[in-house]
Amino acid sequence: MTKIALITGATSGIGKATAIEFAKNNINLILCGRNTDVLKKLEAQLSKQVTVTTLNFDVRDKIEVFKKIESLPESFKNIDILINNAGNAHGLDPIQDGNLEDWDAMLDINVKGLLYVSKAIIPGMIKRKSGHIINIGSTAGKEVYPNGNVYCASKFAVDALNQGMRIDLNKTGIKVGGINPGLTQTGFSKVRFKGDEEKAEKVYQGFKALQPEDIADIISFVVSRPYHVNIADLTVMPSAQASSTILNKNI
Ligand code: 8X3
Repeated sequence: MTKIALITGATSGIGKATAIEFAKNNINLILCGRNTDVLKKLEAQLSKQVTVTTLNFDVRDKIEVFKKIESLPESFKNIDILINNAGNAHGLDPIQDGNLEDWDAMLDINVKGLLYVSKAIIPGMIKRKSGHIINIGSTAGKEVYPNGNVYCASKFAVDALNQGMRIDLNKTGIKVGGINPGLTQTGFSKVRFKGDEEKAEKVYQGFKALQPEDIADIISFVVSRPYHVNIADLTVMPSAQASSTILNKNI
């Protein structure tokens, strides 16, 4: 039977690439994001391949999260796959110079937003005794790097929640796995550096960074494993990268 996937942060980067890849693989889509225009454009594009609907909400707004997910038409209610992708970095400052709004944004979106969306979807999965949750973490959730402090903490939290969800949901038939990308060329650094394109581009210069499609391809592989196979925790880096702090720009 055709599966249904809900993707948060579907309007750009890894989320958008995953939506495109899922559509190719005949997975129906619930695309979630904050930008209605982009959501609608993507819906129009992917509706040629699969059935698509969109939900416009900010994962920080818990009331909206529950209201919008609750409002899904019957035909979209049985969500098979949840891709907890929405997340970003805000700032790259030493802890003593950190900006409180940046800290709030990262913890509210990357951690609490992931929790709200999961909480809204898990009960239905439990009822159906099936489901697959994929949490998009980061290499920053495996190893802290200078000035990464709160962003890294938010991604360590995603890693902890990925493990915690897997343990608690193990008896329910729901599979839970995390994918932790390293340097991936998306709008990530532009957001981190608050629109400073030059600074953002420099992050990916001198080596071949991961592309959002590389991660989407891996997500597609992960969700297509048979039920008894759960890819629990996967870290992916560009070949030029060896750790959060070691990058060989000559590759
Ligand atoms: C993205 C990877 O190294 O830019 O989460 O923080 S990194």
